[in-house]
Amino acid sequence: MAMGRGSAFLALVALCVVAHFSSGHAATYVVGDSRGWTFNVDKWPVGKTFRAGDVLIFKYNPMLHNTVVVSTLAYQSCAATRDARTLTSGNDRITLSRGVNSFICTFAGHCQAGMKIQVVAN
Ligand SMILES: [Cu+2]
Repeated sequence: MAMGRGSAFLALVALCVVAHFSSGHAATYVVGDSRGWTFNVDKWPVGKTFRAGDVLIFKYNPMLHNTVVVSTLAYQSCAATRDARTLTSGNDRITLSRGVNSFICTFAGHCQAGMKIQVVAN
C-alpha cells in the first residue's frame, strides 16, 4: 500500500519534471514587436528561430484586423478558405505546431499590404 503511494508520487514528480522541462523551452513572441500585428509585418520572422510549442501573440485593434490560420497556398494567394480558423480577440495567442505555420489578416487588402507571416517551427 505504502509502496503504491510511493510509486504514484514518483510518477507525479516525473510528470512535473517532464512538463517543466518541456515548458522551459517554449518561448513567447509578440508578432511585429512593438508595432504589433499590422501592415508590412511579413519580414518580422526573418532571422528568428521558432520551435514547436512556442507561442505567437497577435496584438491589434479587433475593429480593424483579425488573425486567420491558413495554408501556404492561402498565404501566398492572400485568399483564406471559408473554414479557416479565425481569431478576433485583438490579443490572440497561437501555439506553433511543427512545420510551416501561416497567418494572414483577411480584412480587404491587408494581406496584400504585408499583413501576413509565415514561420517554420522546428
Ligand atoms: Cu488587417
